[in-house]
Amino acid sequence: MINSASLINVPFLELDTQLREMAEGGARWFHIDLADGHYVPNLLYPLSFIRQIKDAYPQMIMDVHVMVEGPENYVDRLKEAGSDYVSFHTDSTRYVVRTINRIHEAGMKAGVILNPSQRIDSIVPYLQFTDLVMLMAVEPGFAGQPLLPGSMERLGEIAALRREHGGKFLISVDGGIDREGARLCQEMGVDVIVGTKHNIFHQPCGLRQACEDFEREFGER
Ligand code: S6P
Ligand code: MG
Repeated sequence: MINSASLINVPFLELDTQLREMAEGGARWFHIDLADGHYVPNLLYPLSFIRQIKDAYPQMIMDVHVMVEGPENYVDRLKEAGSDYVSFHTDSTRYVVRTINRIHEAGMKAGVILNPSQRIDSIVPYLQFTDLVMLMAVEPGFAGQPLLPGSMERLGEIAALRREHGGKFLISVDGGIDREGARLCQEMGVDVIVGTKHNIFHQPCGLRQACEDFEREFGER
């Protein structure tokens, strides 16, 4: 599995050190949350944040989680900013397939995201188009939340849908997954775990070591 380290956990004044620790520890993706104050009641990151990180770490995949109304309106600027994967919430636009297509036309990978209150089978119409399905295991918008009960079962449902539909998309999970949860995710076929305080940040061993441990236990190169 891939550790997509969530930068929401990194204090701005420690960005330089902590990004390096994560990259040296083997993380391959950076998970960057964007919020517009409308889709979720929070404000997160200018696009220049992505650009600066991509310039400093061109080998890292920028896994951009877009929590905005009308994500289709931001595709070109997300591309200019250096995004690799752009994932958006299926209920944040009336035009899910058009948004996926725009992301592809701009030369990026597209992901669709399911909130805890959405039915898993609501993504069936998009499975043939999407590169990634991300399950929110917490409500979107804020760091610091515990895993919502039922999330593992929901991941299992997504994995079953992928088998049934012969889909090639990656399965990702954002929020609340600890080491034990990551083991279950691996058994279910999950591909990407967002790196949070439950698995890589705030661990007694430190950030670099926690990333190395993740790679040793779950990573594959
Ligand atoms: C939530 C956001 C998530 C969190 C991530 C880190 O809106 O999409 O990506 O940033 O789950 O959370 P934690 O558990 O480390 O506070
Ligand atoms: Mg996120």
